[in-house]
Amino acid sequence: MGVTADTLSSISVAALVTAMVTDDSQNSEYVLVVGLGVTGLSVVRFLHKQQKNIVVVDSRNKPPGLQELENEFPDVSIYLGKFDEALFMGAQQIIVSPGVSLKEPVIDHAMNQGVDVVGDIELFAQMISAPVIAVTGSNGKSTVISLLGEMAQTAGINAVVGGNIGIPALDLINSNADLYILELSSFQLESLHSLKPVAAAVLNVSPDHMDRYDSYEEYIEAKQHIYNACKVAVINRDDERVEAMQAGHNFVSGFTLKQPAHGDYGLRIFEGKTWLCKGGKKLISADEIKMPGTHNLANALAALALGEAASISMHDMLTALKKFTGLKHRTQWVAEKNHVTWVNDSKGTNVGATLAAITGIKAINKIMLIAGGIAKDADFSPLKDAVCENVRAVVLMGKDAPQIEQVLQACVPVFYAKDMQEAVQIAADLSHPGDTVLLSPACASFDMFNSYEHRGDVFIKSIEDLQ
Ligand code: UMA
Ligand code: ADP
Repeated sequence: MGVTADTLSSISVAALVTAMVTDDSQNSEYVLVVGLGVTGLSVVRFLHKQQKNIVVVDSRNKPPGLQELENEFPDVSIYLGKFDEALFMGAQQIIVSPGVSLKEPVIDHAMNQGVDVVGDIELFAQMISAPVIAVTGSNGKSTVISLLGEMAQTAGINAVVGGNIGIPALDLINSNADLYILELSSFQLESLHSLKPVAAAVLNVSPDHMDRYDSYEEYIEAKQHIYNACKVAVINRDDERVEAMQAGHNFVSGFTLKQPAHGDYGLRIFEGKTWLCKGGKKLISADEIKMPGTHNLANALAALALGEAASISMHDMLTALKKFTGLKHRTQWVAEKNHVTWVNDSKGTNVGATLAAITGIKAINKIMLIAGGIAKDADFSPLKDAVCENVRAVVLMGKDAPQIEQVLQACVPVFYAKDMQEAVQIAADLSHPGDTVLLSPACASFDMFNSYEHRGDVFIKSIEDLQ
């Protein structure tokens, strides 16, 4: 078609659809790709190889990837701005990016009229033959799949890691992988039907993305899809909501931070020392694990259970686990200055993650918490008890800081900062020897930063710049 974003403003959608249908040189059928982020581009690449007619829509006027699309795929049509029903109703199939809700009226209507609506992970699942480990959960996904990737590599397995962590699943397909290790978000799971993972886990659930879901139950329901056709369901025994998901599964492997039942993974104490165990058998002592925080022991246990279900050797998994130091921006140790420790947990973008950081990192004295940003309709009250018990003072910044202040002001002093540099300065001024300053915002970053990585990097730079 060769219709570009520049010319489209002057072309009506109806004319575009008519043009496609009457153009004899091409098949009149087209696949509609909704969203031109990294997912949309990966879908276009995939469909282009299959010689499909492709139309892309994005509600943004300048979506990311536009230049790339025009350069690499000049024959692909793109329509920007408000979604138009004619394009959706005329499509043979609609591939929706995870950032776009299936409840968008035009998508909902097309589905009701029988148009096939799926996401990129469904296309992936229909194509691949190698086994898949699939991981979801409110927190810990990236840590667990990255660790599993290291475990598989140590065992000499050609495994590839991707999905919500940032590399779209369809971009992994050409790699002749022996094993796919996928991080899946609730958004990606909503439109998935064909995936049959060799092992799957919902690591934990706590409220997130409440601006996208009508209820917490709806969010949990989306996550639960991951277990639908899995061989082994890896279940968090400490999370009531996840434990309830095991019903109907023949092969279940559990993990817990308590003593494990026979066949499950968990913690046991032998002569005063904590060990990660399978049933009654010691595997590795907790003090050999370099990832900080109790929540990372849960992640390690989950990875062992998932890896075992995918036949990765225990010896190789433990070798990799001993070496793995965790990912940047997740309870990451940054510095020790004037007897104060600085920890970057910028990826703490929901209440569950911040709660895990406050309770899981061991400060010699108290924690100075830096938080705030975009709340995504979160309820901050679950933070209250942990903050009252462990935190000296809170420094807040960003759009929804007042919502956090409302919950926490009764038990700790609350300070406001206009930017990260000021937040770091206030925290440095207020902290006592033995304190840990923790950036764990419980919020998304986009009001003040490009991403959580940018926010964490500015935090680290501000610490370096302290006098
Ligand atoms: N958008 C529009 N109009 C459109 C299309 C998108 O406004 O027509 C907006 C969305 O509302 C969203 C943004 O654009 O705010 C990006 O959406 P997208 O679907 O284009 O996103 P991608 O760039 O394709 O990235 C997606 C995931 N993003 C989301 O789910 C929002 C990435 O996860 C993921 O790494 C990538 O696919 C590869 O699989 C990011 C994320 O924030 C890191 N995920 C959430 C999370 O982890 O909490 C679920
Ligand atoms: P995800 O990919 O699910 O966002 P990450 O591994 O990137 O998970 O970690 C995101 C945030 O969640 C970080 O703040 C991290 O410290 C925290 N976190 C990691 N694992 C857990 C867990 N098991 N329970 C609660 N919080 C966790």
